[in-house]
Amino acid sequence: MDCLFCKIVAGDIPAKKIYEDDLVVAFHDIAPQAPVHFLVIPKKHISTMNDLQEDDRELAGHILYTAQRLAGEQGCADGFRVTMNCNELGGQTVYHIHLHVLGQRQMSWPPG
Ligand code: DGP
Repeated sequence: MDCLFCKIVAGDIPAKKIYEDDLVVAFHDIAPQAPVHFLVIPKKHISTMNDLQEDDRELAGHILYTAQRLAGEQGCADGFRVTMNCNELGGQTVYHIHLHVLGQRQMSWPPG
């Protein structure tokens, strides 16, 4: 499958990984939008949030919990933002779901 993030999971494309287990990988975003900006992705290929199935509920929770735990380890326990963009209208550019975790700057609302 011609998927950039599947290639990162496989180790075929380098990434600054900060965590990996049997279900997920976390790595620094190549174009950080905050002093801390990393992505948590499932190893399993899921194109968009619309493609999540009932069987993926535990995986989705694991992605969220991993994001919280790593945010703390990355010095963001006081506050951070998580974002998952869905489809072009939602601003998604890489079609393998990923949770953005951004921290160590003041966030504003609404996002662009
Ligand atoms: P989104 O627009 O939500 O689909 O976010 C995709 C993110 O992926 C974007 O913030 C940049 C990041 N990204 C794209 N290509 C690479 C890459 O090759 N390596 C890493 N580490 N991040 C990438």
